[in-house]
Amino acid sequence: MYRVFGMSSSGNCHKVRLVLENLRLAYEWVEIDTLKDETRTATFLEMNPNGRVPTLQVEPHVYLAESDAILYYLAEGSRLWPAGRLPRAQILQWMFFEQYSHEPYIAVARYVRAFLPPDSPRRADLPRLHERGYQALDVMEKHLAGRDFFVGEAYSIADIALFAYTNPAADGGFDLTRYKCINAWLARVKVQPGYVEMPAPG
Ligand SMILES: N[C@@H](CCC(=O)N[C@@H](CS)C(=O)NCC(=O)O)C(=O)O
Repeated sequence: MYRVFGMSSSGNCHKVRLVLENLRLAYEWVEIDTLKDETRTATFLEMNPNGRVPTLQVEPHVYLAESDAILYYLAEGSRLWPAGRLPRAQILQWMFFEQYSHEPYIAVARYVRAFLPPDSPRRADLPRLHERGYQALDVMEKHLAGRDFFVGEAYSIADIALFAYTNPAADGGFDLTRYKCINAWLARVKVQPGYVEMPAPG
């Protein structure tokens, strides 16, 4: 059975849960509180020297880090990772986009607003995070016009990777009301098999 070391209110960790639930894979969830530095203990660093969740135990003493790599590992051989060289490369394209152009702004704005104290000096970063986060949302909105899902008209790990922090973007101060196509896509993701809500921070 898989064992996930994760924080339930983290979008990166919630991605892993969405794949496991969608594919009905058996797993045990070990809750890790990153705010209490539980990712920085000697025991945790043995599993993931980068000190981050999610970390997946795939078999005794074998661990996998980085949410999108975990998504690929779990989805291999399933409908969430369809056949074909180009569709697979397109899925990876959106997952790299998520990690470089989306998550660093939309997830980090949520972290600053919803997890740090109201007087945190990191609030000064919010205008820049919002500017870059809205750029990512604009790219998604344009791509989704006339499409149901990100790649090949089927739900895939590209959708799961992008859903995780787009759905709770309001926690980071983003207003999604003008994004008609994104809102329709969020609703489509929420009716996929095994969909579960991510708990609110705190
Ligand atoms: N690129 C990584 C990012 C993982 C990450 O930043 N995880 C955060 C929680 S969302 C974490 O573990 N923070 C704890 C820390 O930095 O000590 C992924 O996609 O898994």
